[in-house]
Amino acid sequence: MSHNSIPLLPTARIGATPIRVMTVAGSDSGGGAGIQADMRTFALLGLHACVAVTAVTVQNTVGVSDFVAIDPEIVAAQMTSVVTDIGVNAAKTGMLASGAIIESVAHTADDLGIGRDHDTPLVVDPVAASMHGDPLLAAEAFDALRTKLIPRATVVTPNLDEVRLITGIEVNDPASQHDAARALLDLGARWALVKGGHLRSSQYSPDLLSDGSEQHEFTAERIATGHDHGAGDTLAAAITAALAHGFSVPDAVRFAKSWVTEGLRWAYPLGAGHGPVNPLWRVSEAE
Ligand code: PXL
Repeated sequence: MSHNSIPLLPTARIGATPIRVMTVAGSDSGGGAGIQADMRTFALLGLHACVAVTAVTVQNTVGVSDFVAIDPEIVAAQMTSVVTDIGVNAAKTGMLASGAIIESVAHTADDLGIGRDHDTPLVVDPVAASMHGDPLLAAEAFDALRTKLIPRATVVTPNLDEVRLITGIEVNDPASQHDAARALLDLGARWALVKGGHLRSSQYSPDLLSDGSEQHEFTAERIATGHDHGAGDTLAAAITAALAHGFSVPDAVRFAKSWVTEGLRWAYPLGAGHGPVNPLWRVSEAE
């Protein structure tokens, strides 16, 4: 297999303390998305990953049948415990389940020096639902997302459904995609990545990254696969990893797009439903 087009991140030195990251996210019992997707990507990119668990979902490849949210104070305590001892070079949020958890995570990140106005970047992946449409964020939580967490984001990475739920904007062409990015920046994010998803029915799925003055379009090859569970999580995790390595936000997104595209190319079938995006291509042999 040749993946020469992918700029690899520097690997960790054996025996030395690696670069560290933290994911604040939910567990996917099926191992495809959430914390499990983040951990795979972080590990394969040579990072030590710390975890603040926000929720435990009951799910397989067919759907999410239940979840329990963790006490917001325990979420905050996990963050504080790891950051004050281990220290992190970047952090990411995924499934946050409730408004109370979002508020707790936002304040704690700020206290710990994580977020757009601090040295440690924060990637906010505003997870709202599973790919099957099962809600992973309470309807009451969007206000806290808009007013507490997105304003602290170094980069926010919504898909088109999340954009609609957060901004009310229905993205269906490049102009509305720009409007959506503007609306996210107006909420206070330093950078907005509005993922194109199925915006254009061509083989390309352009994502728009903007900080209000710079605009970058990313047109990765569209991979036709039914197995893309965890693609959004993996993209945000790879952005976080690259930021932890000191990449600029545009370079981090460029790297992450190539990482997730390769993961989609090598996605594998699993169970009766949707298999996961596969970052394990890095350590696998092609047939
Ligand atoms: O892919 C979004 C996501 C994030 N986190 C958890 C999930 C999912 C999707 O199912 O289960 C825990």
